[in-house]
Amino acid sequence: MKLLTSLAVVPLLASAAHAHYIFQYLTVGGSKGSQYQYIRPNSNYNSPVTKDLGSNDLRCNEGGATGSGTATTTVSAGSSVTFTADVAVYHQGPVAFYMAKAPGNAADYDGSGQEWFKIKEIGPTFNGGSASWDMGLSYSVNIPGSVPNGDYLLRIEQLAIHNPWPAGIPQFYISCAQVTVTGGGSGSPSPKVSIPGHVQESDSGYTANIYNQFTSYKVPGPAVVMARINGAERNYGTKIRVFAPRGFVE
Ligand SMILES: [Cu+2]
Repeated sequence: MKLLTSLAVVPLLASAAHAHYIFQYLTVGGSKGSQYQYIRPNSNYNSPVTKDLGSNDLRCNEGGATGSGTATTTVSAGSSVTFTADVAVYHQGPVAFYMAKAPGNAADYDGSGQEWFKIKEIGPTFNGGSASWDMGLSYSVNIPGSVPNGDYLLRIEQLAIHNPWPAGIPQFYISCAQVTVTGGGSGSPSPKVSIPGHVQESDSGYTANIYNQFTSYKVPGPAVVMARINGAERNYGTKIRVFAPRGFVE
């Protein structure tokens, strides 16, 4: 009995020694979902993904390829949603949000295909030779106003670059939520990328050394989406209001 107790305690202590952060909660319309209600659970405890950049686990974390046990929540295009972690982010690095439209139900989608587009990125702020990062418990993003209705995977990626490549290895902290967008538009987001494949080992945002001559930074991955609306490239996240003879067209 004593032996069993000791064995059971070991993994608990091991994880407590380096308690990482995992995004586990999604807030929609001001209502915070329960733990993993709308976010696919991962199977690697609180470890980041540090595999090669060709790993499918970069989509929705280890164990996140299916969403059969995850609920899909409805979000209004243009509204704000928030990811919240169990522990506040404490490794320096950028945050990015991506969406990918599911061919059917979000729960059935594994995130394959060249379907991912970036809707927001958060880099460092440089001030007087030092950089500061937005490190917190929660991160919010607006669902683009012109995104078409339907089911999507909504993905957050915090890339910890405190152990600079190639001596160290950057760490991906990833979670995917399942959402049904309503009240959307008819935009066609671009560019779209595949995950894996969205980040290369040669990307400056992947190789950056935050401890040496760190004066600028480009968040890895594609550009934040733009949409062609009324003949002009606009930020896809912006709801465009154009005065037309019969009223406003968005
Ligand atoms: Cu760590």
